[in-house]
Amino acid sequence: MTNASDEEAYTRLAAEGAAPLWRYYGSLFLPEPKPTAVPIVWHYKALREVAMHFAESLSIEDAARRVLMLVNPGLQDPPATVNTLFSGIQILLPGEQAPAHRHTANAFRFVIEGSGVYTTVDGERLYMNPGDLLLTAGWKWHDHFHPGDNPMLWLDGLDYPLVNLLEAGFYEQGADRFQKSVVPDGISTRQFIHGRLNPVWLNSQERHSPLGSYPWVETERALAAIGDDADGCEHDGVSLEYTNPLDGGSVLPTIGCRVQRLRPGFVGRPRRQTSSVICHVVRGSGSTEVGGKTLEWQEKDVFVIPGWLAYQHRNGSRDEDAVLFTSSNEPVMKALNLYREEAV
Ligand code: 1HN
Repeated sequence: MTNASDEEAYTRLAAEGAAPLWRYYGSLFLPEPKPTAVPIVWHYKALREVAMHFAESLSIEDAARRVLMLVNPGLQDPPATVNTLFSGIQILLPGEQAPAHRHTANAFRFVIEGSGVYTTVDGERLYMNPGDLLLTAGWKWHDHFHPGDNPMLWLDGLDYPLVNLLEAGFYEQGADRFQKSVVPDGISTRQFIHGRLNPVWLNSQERHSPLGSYPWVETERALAAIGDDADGCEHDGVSLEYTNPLDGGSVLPTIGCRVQRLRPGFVGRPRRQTSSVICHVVRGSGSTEVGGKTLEWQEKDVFVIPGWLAYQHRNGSRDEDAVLFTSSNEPVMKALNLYREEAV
């Protein structure tokens, strides 16, 4: 190759299945992260109508899970809501059963409306009511049954975009369509209900919370106990993290969940962080500026804050609280020493 031109050398390099680093610096090493996901809101009112349509036209036998995927325009293949996380809205009608399966992806559900459904997670029945957070850590069997009498809708959250990127996805359908109840209903939640009195006979070394559910009554009680007596976080309001009571860590190894109360008239101080966040509006209305775009949100809507975009929350009401339920990949960023944040 001594007398060859550079052009010939580049062609030869490509033919050998290699590449010149000096031509890639600009795209491989950015001065700072540039998210592929875009800031966007999904409006619940419209999605609920579509969910109701498919609840009538598509049987649960055909769908298995009737989920409307919240696909970020920047992340269509594979479909994701933010870089490592997926969220969707699931509907189950009275009398329906979503059959048992398990996957290595971790999942949670946050109940939007209705009651009566129980999800069975590794043989434990967990009843679902509005505002409850339910966990299905990776590889646990889960099926959902609706013995009640009104449609039920909830927000699903999964880390499959990350699990698939890591090529660690396994999936299995249950040999039996539905699991038998093998422990008392809701026992995992009840035995940890106080939050600081842990059962000493349970010392799971698992990397996820031992609780199957975090009932809304407890969440509401925690917010009410604080009331207006503490300032809260200047960026995120009165922001409480759902924790693993055994180690104080996140509820799932790859997903952290919080509830955030933005007081009437709250205007957050802008900031950015490398983690990406999916926000669901439990109640109230307002707006969040994300990367220079203003996202207007109403009760039950979902919006996203992709990593490293500056965001600023505003409660649009002078009289009413706005309450958000948020899920993020902060535990992944922290575990890998990639978490950074700054006020902007
Ligand atoms: C899943 O298994 C459920 O079990 C919900 O309810 C949403 C989205 C993608 C892949 C699997 C469920 C899902 C999902």
